[in-house]
Amino acid sequence: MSLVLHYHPLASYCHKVLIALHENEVTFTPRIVDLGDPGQRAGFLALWPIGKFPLLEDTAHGQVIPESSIIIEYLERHHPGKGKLIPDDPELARETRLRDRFFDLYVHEPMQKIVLDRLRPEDAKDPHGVDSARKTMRTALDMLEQDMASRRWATGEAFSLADCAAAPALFYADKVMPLASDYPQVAGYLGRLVQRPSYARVLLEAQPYFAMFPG
Ligand SMILES: N[C@@H](CCC(=O)N[C@@H](CS)C(=O)NCC(=O)O)C(=O)O
Repeated sequence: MSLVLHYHPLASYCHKVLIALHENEVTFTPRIVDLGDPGQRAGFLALWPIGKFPLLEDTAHGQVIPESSIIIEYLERHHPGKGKLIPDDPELARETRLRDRFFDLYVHEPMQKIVLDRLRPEDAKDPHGVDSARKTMRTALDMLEQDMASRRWATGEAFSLADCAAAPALFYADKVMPLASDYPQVAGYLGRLVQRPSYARVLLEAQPYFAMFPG
């Protein structure tokens, strides 16, 4: 098996890639990395000094691929499955990539900022940064609430890269800013995402680790 995924079952960006792998039934070797373990951390940093996962290794082709969106692009090209996570049509592909960026930059990153601040010691909190993250997330959710009134998935009827990005971003956003009352359409979309078999499987595998989630 030439594909090795370095990841952690609780890590939101890892969820994004796991969804893509499961959607297309791609066979891979899962390798859980405990970044708190000095040996495992050193081994991981040797592969990708930035030190963030997910990281895909394609041992048959000597490739190490970081960054969740780039990993999914790589999988689409070299290990395609039954579904198309990035449409062939260039305009639809651009829309899909834009929405992928939208979820990563304006929902996922602010969500991470809020969660990670909870792990900081009292004297190192960043209330201004958290406030700004909440504002960014609210703007994005306001936009999304309108879009999802008429859509099943992020770009319409087909499940795509953008939905892989949306699922963990919204799953954890809901933990720091509960969606149901202010964003019923987004909450409905999240409901569809967690029921999608690919994401349901990821969440089941993450279950034993949820106690580690701060707050
Ligand atoms: N832009 C990256 C973000 C990856 C990322 O933030 N990963 C987090 C886990 S969800 C991580 O590795 N955190 C560990 C750390 O920063 O030490 C991607 O899309 O893959």
